[in-house]
Amino acid sequence: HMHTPATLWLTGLSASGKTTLAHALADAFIANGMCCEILDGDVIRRELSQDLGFSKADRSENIRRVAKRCREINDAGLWAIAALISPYRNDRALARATIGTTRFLEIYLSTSLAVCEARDPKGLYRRARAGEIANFTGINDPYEAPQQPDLQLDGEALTQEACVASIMALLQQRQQI
Ligand code: GGZ
Repeated sequence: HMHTPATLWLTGLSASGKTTLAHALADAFIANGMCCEILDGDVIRRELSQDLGFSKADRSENIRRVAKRCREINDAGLWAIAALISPYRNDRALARATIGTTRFLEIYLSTSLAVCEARDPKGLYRRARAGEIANFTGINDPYEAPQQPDLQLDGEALTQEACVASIMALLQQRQQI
């Protein structure tokens, strides 16, 4: 039956597991015959948003660009999986308005700062603590947690498979798939 392509917007701290989850989700989508595109913050910032830094204004611009791309991808009949810290509530609300309420799903990967910092895969938290990175989310820059996400996933307690299963169940429940 019908698939209604939407945007899965993964928000959470650096090292919360957004990128890994985005790729696991894309695998599940492909297995279901759903074509998708991943927009990962780390990659976007080397390409589409090469000119931007991490000030509040630059983050807003980054999210605005990605939201526009997600809308285009959905309009073209593909699913979009965005994995961005997107720390400001207002920017996420604007993304939702850009893409359309019925096809925007905010998924909060709520891995705690303590766990993200312990993982520190790129040593960015260590460098931020040492004062070598200004405006690092969670250390010296804010993260405004979603108050009413479409789905909250605890990246510490749940397995990758459980996270993917929850998202697929949500899509079924919303009759998107
Ligand atoms: C947060 C930063 C910063 C600062 C570099 N603050 O975990 P990563 O390393 O691989 O991915 C993070 C990425 C954040 O880009 P986003 O586009 O997701 O951010 S936002 O949505 O706020 O626009 C992180 C790295 O860039 N990084 N400096 N100061 N993350």
